[in-house]
Amino acid sequence: MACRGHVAGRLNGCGNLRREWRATFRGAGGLWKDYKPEELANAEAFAKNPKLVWEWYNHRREIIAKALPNPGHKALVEFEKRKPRFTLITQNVDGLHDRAGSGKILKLHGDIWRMKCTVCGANWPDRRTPLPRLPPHCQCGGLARPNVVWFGEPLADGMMKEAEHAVTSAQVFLVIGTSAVVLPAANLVPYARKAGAKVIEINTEETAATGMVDCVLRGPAGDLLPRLL
Ligand code: BJW
Ligand code: ZN
Repeated sequence: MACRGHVAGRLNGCGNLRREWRATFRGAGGLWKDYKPEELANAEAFAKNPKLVWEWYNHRREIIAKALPNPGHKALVEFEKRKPRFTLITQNVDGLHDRAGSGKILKLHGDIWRMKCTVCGANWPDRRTPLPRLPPHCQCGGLARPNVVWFGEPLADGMMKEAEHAVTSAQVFLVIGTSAVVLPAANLVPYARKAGAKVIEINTEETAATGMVDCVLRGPAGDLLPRLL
């Protein structure tokens, strides 16, 4: 907790604040019906078998719906209240930051609770679990997909610009619970350092970012973040 003194002024949180009870995207135990997440979270898999990919998302939505925000999510809500220029930049798609009460969130990789039509581009919320029919369709009759960003796809227009803008003006940049290997999100770490922010990693393990941060706090985010308040 040696970095406590740095948590002042503008503060940005980035990364996947993982629920402590479930498998992470790349961690052990992440298999569903023998598929690795990266085998299903891509446009080719969806084009080949949309029902299969939707069954996986439906399964994940059911698990997430039962999860509760942890003390780490809640601490970030408190940061937001105390620091008017706080920005939460997340790679999470699970919506737990919304449920915790965070108001200003840049969701780099989209939102598992929203649908997007592959034909007309319409985009709408749907929180039903389980979904009544798989694969879901749009009002126009087109096939719907989860409104998330898959590998090889660009982030939503302006999303990285906004994130970079927040990082540029940050005094402190917390990198929380991310392997820091997925681009362009991972680039925010060197970007923040270059812009002069103090960069603090909070993670249970060493990551690709560890070597370039100012300070490392090892442990579960749900334990450590409340202690930074
Ligand atoms: C804790 C903890 C606790 C656990 N407390 N810590 C070569 C080939 C093809 C592509 C590329 C390539 N090289 C680079 C690319 C680009 C690619 C990429 O980065 N690939 C790398 C993996 C190699 N990136 C992209 O494709 C991106 N788009 C892009 O680049 O577009 C360019 C473009 C421009 C113009 C036109 C077209 C294209 C898009 C990336 C999208 C990522 N999407 C996913 C899926 C979202 C939907 C879904 O969930 O279904 O997003 S992948 C997955 O990774 C998910 C996450 O948001 C993201 C990051 O997850 P992260 O942080 O890595 O998670 P984990 O699980 O690996 O790690 C968890 C961490 O938490 C660990 O460190 C634990 O230790 C820690 N932890 N419990 C604290 N309690
Ligand atoms: Zn449509």
